[in-house]
Amino acid sequence: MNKQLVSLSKFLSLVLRHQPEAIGMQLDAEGWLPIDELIENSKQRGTPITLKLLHEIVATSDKRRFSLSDDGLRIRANQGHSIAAVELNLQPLKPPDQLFHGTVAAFIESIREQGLHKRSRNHVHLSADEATAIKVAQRRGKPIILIIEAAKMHEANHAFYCSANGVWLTDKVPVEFIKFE
Ligand code: HQG
Repeated sequence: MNKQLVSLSKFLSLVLRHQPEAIGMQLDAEGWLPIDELIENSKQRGTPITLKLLHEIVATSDKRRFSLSDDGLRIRANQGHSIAAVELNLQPLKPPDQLFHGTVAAFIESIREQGLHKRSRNHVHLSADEATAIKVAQRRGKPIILIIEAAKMHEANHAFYCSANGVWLTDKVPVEFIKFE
């Protein structure tokens, strides 16, 4: 992705996950925005984006962060929201035996005490593969990878969801399901 697309992708993440009010809009209950209004409002607030660029971002985003509605008229972020009212309406799914969470040393003591919390987002984010968890952690520093006993959690009635871009989501991970290695 070139610089312009990365910058517009970050703008879309801000609007579609955290602050639609930055362009004077509100997400609907499932996190969607009408694309024509998004384009118009973004232009008025100083971030011009064309339909072509928006489609290019949806198609080429390394993590497939965004989805279009079936009719192509709306867009939403696949995960990562901090707006509590957004309900993605994902189906609960049986997770793989283990999932991964990438974090950094500064958080470990607190995670050992409290387990994993969703903090500012709507879910705890878990990865199906270790390589992805390493990338998530590298945003903050030297990666520490935690192994999550997802099947055991599921047996203990913790619900899991998988976003359209393959991120596993759950409400919290109690410490007894975390392997610190
Ligand atoms: C940590 C990006 C102390 C947790 C990524 C993490 C992902 C605790 C941070 C997605 C804790 C939260 C999400 C506790 C959790 N005490 N620290 N009890 N429980 N933490 O950004 O998983 O590029 O909200 O380890 O790639 O890092 O934006 O979550 O370090 O998919 O599309 O608190 O965001 O995707 O940080 O990342 P975040 P995350 P995008």
